[in-house]
Amino acid sequence: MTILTRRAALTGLAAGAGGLLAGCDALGSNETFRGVLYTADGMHQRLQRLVSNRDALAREFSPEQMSPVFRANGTRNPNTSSYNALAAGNFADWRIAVDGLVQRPLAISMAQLRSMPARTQITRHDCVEGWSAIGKWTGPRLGPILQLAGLRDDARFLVFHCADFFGSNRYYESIDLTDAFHPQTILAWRLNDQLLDIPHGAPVRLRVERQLGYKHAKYVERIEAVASLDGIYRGKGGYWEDGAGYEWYAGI
Ligand SMILES: Nc1nc2c(c(=O)[nH]1)N[C@H]1C(S)=C(S)[C@@H](COP(=O)(O)O)O[C@H]1N2
Ligand SMILES: [Mo]
Repeated sequence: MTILTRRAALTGLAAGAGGLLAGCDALGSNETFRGVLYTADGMHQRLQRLVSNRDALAREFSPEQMSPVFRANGTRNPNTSSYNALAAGNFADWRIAVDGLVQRPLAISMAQLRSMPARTQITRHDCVEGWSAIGKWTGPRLGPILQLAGLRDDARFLVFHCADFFGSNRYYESIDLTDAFHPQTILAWRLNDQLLDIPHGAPVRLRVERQLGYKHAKYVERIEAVASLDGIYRGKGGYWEDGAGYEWYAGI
């Protein structure tokens, strides 16, 4: 991964973080950690990362702990004419575009997505509106898909464009490379051993397990790699961030 090598050469950052980094040799030898360390946007994020270890896994649960009902929230059906047409065809013609600052733009069909090596994880979803649910999610990790597309050196964020309008604006969300390459960040197409249904984001939604519920974009039709969130809608990185002042970084 040339992107990581080039950034790893930016040793000025390592010198700046001094003793903290020296104590992190084991983490520094991990490619993913090193890659995100040198691309993080500003000292604040780098320090937060060193202190809180954003590579740590979210807790996973056993099947007996799964919620009997996983509530649906926000959009329960995008209900646009194009979405309805795709749903009528069982999403056979759905494509997930991976574009923006990538070397090889992709248009992934659901058949392709479902044939990729997948991860299954039973995790707890926490919504800021005050409810939680434990569910079992299956789908390929986002990291290898981004490697397939080949992120360009200037890519720092991934923007998830959704098929639904919530109110009058389209729903969207964004994450940084740390979360994009986190082992539990997946494009889920299965929930509780069933094909993902429409209320929960069919045919594919993001699971980004170290963050709160609103970051988990449903109905994902495009993943755009960008250098900055400026100029994307109102520039705050997400539907709720733009409209209601929610934090862009909703780490848990
Ligand atoms: N596209 C889209 N994604 C979305 C939302 C939405 O309205 N539209 N709501 C968010 C919120 S606030 C939560 S809590 C979860 C709800 O996921 P669920 O419907 O599977 O419970 O999806 C998130 N992702
Ligand atoms: Mo939520």
